[in-house]
Amino acid sequence: MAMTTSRASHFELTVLLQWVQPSIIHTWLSAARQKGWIFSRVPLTATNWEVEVEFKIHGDGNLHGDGFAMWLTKQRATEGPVFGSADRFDGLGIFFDTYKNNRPGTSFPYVMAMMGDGQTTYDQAHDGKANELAGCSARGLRGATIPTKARLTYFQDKSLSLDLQYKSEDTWNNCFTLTAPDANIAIPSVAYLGFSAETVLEAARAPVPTVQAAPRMTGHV
Ligand SMILES: [Ca+2]
Repeated sequence: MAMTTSRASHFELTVLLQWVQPSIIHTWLSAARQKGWIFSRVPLTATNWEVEVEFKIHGDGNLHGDGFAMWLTKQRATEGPVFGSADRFDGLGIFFDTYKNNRPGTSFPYVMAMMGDGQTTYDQAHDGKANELAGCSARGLRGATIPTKARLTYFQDKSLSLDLQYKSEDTWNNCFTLTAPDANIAIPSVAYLGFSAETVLEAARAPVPTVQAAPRMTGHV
C-alpha cells in the first residue's frame, strides 16, 4: 500500500528464540524505521509445536503503523510489501493488522491468517479479505496496558489454533481454531519462522522506534 508520513507507531516484539542470531535482531532494530524483519536461520521441522510471542504495539497519539506479520514460510528474509515481507509467499502468514485500509464492517485491529501457495498475492486493498483463512477482531490489542501475547499451536494434519492475550493477564482469547481437512492448515514441512513489520514514522514527532524482536518458543509436543 502507499505509505504516508501521517502514521507512526512503535512496535516492540520480544524474541527469545534460541536459534535466532543476535545479528538478525540487530538488523531488525536498525531497519525498523521503514521495514524490518527477523527470521530464523534454521527451519522449523517439528510436526507439532507451539510458538508464543510477546509484542507491544503502540502509537504516538493517533498515529499508528500498519501492523506486523508472523510467518511460517518456505522463504525467509526477503523484504516486500506485505507487512515488510515478501508477497506470493508459500506457507502461513498471520497478520496483526492495525491499519484499516478498506474492510467495511470489520473492527480493527484485526488478526488473520492466510495460507499462501507461492503464487497468490496478499489482498492489500482489502486487508487480506480475499484470502483469509480465519481471523478475529482484537480491539485493545494496540496500546494495551498488559503484555500482549500470541500463541500459535500446530498439530500437523490435525489443528491450528491462535490464541491472543490482550484483555487481562493470563487470560487467553481464542482467535481461531482450524481443523483438517475442513481447512487448509498444511504448513510447509520445512518452514522458517519469522516476523516482519512495516512502519512509517513522522520524523518530526515520533521518537526513535524501539523494535525488540521477541518470540518465546515453548514446547515440543
Ligand atoms: Ca491493513
